[in-house]
Amino acid sequence: MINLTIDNQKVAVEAGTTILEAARKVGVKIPTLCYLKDLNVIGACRICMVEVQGARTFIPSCVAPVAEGMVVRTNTPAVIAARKLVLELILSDHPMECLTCLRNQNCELQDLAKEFGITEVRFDGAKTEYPIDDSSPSIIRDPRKCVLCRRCMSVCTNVQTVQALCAENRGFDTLIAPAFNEKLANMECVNCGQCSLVCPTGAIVERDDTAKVWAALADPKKHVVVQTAPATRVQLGEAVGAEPGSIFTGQMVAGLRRLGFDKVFDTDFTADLTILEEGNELLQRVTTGGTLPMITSCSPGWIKFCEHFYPDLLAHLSTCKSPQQMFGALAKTYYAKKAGIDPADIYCVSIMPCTAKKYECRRPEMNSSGYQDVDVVLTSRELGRMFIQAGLDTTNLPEEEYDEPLGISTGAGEIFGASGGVMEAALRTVYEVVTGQTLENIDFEVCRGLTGVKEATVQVGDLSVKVAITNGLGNARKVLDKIRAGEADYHFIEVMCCPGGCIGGGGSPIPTNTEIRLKRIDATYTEDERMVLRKSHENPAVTALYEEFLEKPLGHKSHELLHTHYTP
Ligand code: HC1
Repeated sequence: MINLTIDNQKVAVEAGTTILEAARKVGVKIPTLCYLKDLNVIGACRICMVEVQGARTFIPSCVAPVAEGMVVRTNTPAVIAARKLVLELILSDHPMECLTCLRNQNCELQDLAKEFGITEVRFDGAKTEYPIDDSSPSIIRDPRKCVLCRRCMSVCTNVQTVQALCAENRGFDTLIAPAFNEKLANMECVNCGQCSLVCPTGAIVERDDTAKVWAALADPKKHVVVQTAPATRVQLGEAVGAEPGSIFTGQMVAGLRRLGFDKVFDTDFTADLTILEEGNELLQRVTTGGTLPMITSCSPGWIKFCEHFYPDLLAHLSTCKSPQQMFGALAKTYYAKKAGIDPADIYCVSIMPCTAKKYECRRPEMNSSGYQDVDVVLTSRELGRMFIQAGLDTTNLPEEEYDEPLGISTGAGEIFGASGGVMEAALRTVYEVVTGQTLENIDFEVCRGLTGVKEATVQVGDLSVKVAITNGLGNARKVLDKIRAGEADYHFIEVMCCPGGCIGGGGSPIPTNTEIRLKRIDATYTEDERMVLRKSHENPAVTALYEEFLEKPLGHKSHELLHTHYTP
């Protein structure tokens, strides 16, 4: 152990601990801006500097390791004055549009300015003039608000291995952008939005589509239906001020009705449907010598990643559309017919934890109803803002139920939101369909958790089904490279684009970190346990859908509406 003193407190920590982490252990808060634990530890912004006895300059505590006998002061007048100076210099090149910024009151720079009592900026110098990039359907980049912390680059390069962002130029002209300042829409950016999740300011934000939804709700000719993704119910509380891990299913449904949606439906319903289609597709591939391993296809950032980086593996993707898109196609066909509504009048809104879903709904093949199947996608953050704009006291709303029939679901649909959930849901169904026996223990613990690559072998009748589960594209890459090398003998692989699965999607409430992801995962499985039905094939509304409309899994209508294919 290393012994040191921080603000007159004796501290003993492991060798290799940084001064910042050592200080946190004894409750001393050192402010940070560029730092993000385990992701971005580069000492760039200098907000975290401290005095170390004997050192000639201030030391950036986030990168400096502790040393035996070190004497650290974190809050001397000189340190505080230096931090204020750094902040003023950052603010001197900031547009100061806080009141009109999407990140107003959820901005780390704004918090620091308040904490340090900055009431004026003494330096009236040059301003960064790079233009806003609004080319992406998912993400808006405003380099004027960038503090050059490089968190977005770190997550894009090191976690997602996409490398859509890099640092251009030097000094004051530094720009964090796609290479050659190309538009994001022209890049291999997969729209995952993880950059927007880690950006400390409003330099990278989700495209705000709330105005389109307000307009649709105000249009008396439109029948506005909404679907809510599995993960949204364990996120929405945070977006309106509740603690992470809060379950807001019933309040979210009630809030959506108060906003004026004509029907409040659930993506969990089509998650259940996906299991029937995808489970049967897997069995068909196994029994007829189809392409294996089969890989899940519900995460649109992952699909785009595969198209850019592994086009040779596209045949491995399940042909199932995502539950979001299956829902849109059914809303404008099955539901329209059942409710006697002209599909041209149906406006289909999705609430998703995901920025890539905004891109997915615009893909040209996603119009099998004859219209754009899903008209607009809002992230959990955007719905939180709508609830707040509407003056709803969401926390105290009475819990309400989803509408029928597209709002009926099972616990299996619910767990789609956590990494491993799609696999667990599939196993619950495939086991019973293949063996004809009741699965005694439906909790496949081996599928759960944040581990980047999980593997398991599950006995299903005579077949030992070998599965893999990945979350975060860097982890997907490891498994894909194994397939390419001919070293993967899996039958089925679940890939989720974002770390932790959709509960950590790029449209999630900010902050999202490991601790918060774990709380959302816990809440997800609590919801699953609370459900009366927990296996997709037991969903009575899905059974009725087949009887009344689709006929059978992988049937003609299913192929028309629920499946697609990807070409290099
Ligand atoms: Fe997801 Fe999915 S689980 S992709 O993470 O398959 O976004 O929540 O809605 O479509 O169901 C996201 C979540 C979501 C789809 C489902």
